[in-house]
Amino acid sequence: MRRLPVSLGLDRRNPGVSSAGAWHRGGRAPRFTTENPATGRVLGEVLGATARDYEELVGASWEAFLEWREIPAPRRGEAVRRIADALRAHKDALGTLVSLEAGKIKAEGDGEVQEMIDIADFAVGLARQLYGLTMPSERPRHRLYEQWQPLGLVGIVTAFNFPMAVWSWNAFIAAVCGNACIWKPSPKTPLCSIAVQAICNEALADGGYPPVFSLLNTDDVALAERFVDDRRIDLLSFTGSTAVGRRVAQRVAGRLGRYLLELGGNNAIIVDARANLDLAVPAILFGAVGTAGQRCTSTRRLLVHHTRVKDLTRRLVAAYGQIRIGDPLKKGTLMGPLIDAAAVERHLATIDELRQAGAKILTGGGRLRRAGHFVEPAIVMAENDWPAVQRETFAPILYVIPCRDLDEAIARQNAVPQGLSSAIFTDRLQHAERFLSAAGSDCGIANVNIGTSGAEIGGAFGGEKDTGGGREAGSDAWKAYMRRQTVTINWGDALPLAQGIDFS
Ligand code: UN1
Repeated sequence: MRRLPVSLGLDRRNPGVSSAGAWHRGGRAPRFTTENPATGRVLGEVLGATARDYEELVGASWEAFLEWREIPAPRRGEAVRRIADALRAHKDALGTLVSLEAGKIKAEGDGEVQEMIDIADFAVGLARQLYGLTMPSERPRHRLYEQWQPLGLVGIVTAFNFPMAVWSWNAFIAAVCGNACIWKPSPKTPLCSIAVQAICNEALADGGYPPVFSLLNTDDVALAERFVDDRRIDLLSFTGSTAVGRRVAQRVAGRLGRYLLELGGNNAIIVDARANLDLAVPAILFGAVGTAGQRCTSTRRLLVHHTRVKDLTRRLVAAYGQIRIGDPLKKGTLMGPLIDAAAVERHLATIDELRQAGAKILTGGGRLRRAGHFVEPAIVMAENDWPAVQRETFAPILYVIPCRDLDEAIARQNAVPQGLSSAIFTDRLQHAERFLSAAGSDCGIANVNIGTSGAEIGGAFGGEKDTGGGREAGSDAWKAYMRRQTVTINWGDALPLAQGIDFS
């Protein structure tokens, strides 16, 4: 069996050995701990990568790539199909681990695993559809077409809030495209990455495939920068804040590497004069309170037609009053904790800032007096151009902004630096179409009578402006993981030049 270089091991509770490969367990490896955000208690200690581990890992990934790229794409798809089977078998346990380490409620933890399974299934089919175009050549007896080749090594940096799924959108697509992947997860969720990595590599090894997935757990900024700067990493896919993403993009661009960015969102739902509130209220609730407001697609702003503000806020405040906050693994809990103490401080500081700006807090905004990092979700009457409203605070704070008409709502929807997800609730066709027109939403995602979060994997996922412009997951997002090669074949016995040039 081939051995996979993985740069870490776990503490005594879990030896962290993947049957698919060797887990590096060097005595001098720097350690860091991971916590359960619902209790504040340490879940485990992780051995981070050393610089030497890193070198070994990149070298071994390249070796795996050399073998993998020779395997026909549909057979690479077969390898991902085995992974999908393994993930199905472990869905419950993985969903629970997401709850334990990231604090998501169990239903959302399971949903995250389902998202991995869905993208794996998608990748299996895609493995037979890496189509290139054929063009008519202007020259006689010439054939002109394009084909797609793998890039080589794909680096994947993920955030704590989707500690498994975001890796899989990148890794499974990149894998069927013929690449090897190196994953640097958030130092807040290393156990999720270890579990996923172990399962995926075992499935690969069982099928006799090379170990194309490797894992770089580290909380060392210098090592992470080395990864970003490494010319051997052909594509760097980064999910995280706009501030960090901007620096990553500049560094990768500096070495003329490729990058793919999924950065912050500041997503709004427009509640039109003719919105069906029976649809809008549960969608807003899921978008604003789901994952405790820690999705890049979370609903942060409501742009509400002035005639609907009273009714909508009354219904929302009543609904917020019924949200059960607490242990994410307990049945019936709708909102778990924020990821850590710093996230709680940011939530509270933003609420303070809003109060000082004269905001009316309709409900929530405090912290819960219990162990773990719990806050109350807030609804705040606000103005779109306030600095707090313009930035993404990764917390359950929902801004209600009354608007005169649809044009004003669309203008405000677009008047933020970010451009990820957007939505309108309306029963009026003309308004929905206006929102979807070139003069409408400027976001990568635009929904009608659906909230801003919870996208399916079949579409390309990503956003514009400060969200970074990247697209991942479905549609033709696979093209980011391949290089396009234009091929011209002369099968005649003359050498005609293009553009009719005579060079004799
Ligand atoms: C993220 O928050 O980084 O659309 C991704 C959604 C999920 C993905 C969110 N499918 O909310």
